[in-house]
Amino acid sequence: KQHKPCVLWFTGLSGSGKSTVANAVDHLLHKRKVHTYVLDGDNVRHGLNGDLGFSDKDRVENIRRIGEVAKLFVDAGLVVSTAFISPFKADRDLVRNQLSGGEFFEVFIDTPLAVCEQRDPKGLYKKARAGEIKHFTGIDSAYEVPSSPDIHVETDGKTIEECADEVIAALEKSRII
Ligand code: GGZ
Repeated sequence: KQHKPCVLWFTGLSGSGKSTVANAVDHLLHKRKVHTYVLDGDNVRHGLNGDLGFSDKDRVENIRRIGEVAKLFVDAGLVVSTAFISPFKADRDLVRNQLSGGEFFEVFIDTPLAVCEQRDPKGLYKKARAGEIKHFTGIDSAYEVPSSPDIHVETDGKTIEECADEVIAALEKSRII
């Protein structure tokens, strides 16, 4: 079955579930024989963007490079999911504008800060509250909430599978798959 190459640009707070949902979506797409790839902190921030930190300037450059790489994957015919906080609206819009119409889906993984902070899987919020990590998104660095995301997933009270299914349903509706 044919699919249209595109970028699923996951955005949300640290601990919101971006990577988890992106990987679950990727798994479902793979089962449908869609050619996919996932870009996330694990394979990008340690390598290509290993020189970047978390100042506003570095986050802008982080997103710019990821946008360029995502575009290459779309050129190669894949459905590429990116899972980065991408806190600034202007940077997300820049990536959108680099792609053709219908190739970019902003997927807002909408998890309340209180829930992310409660989960705190890596103890980073605790450190940020204690002032041990500076410029932490949601604490002392901004997260600009998407005003009109293409796909809006409210995760609180839902399973990973339910969240992934919502993304898949939206892609079917847009005739990507
Ligand atoms: C936010 C930080 C910070 C600061 C380290 N602020 O939960 P995680 O660990 O795995 O996800 C966070 C990740 C954010 O990197 P991104 O490339 O997605 O950010 S951005 O799009 O804003 O460039 C967190 C960890 O890195 N981390 N310090 N100060 N998150």
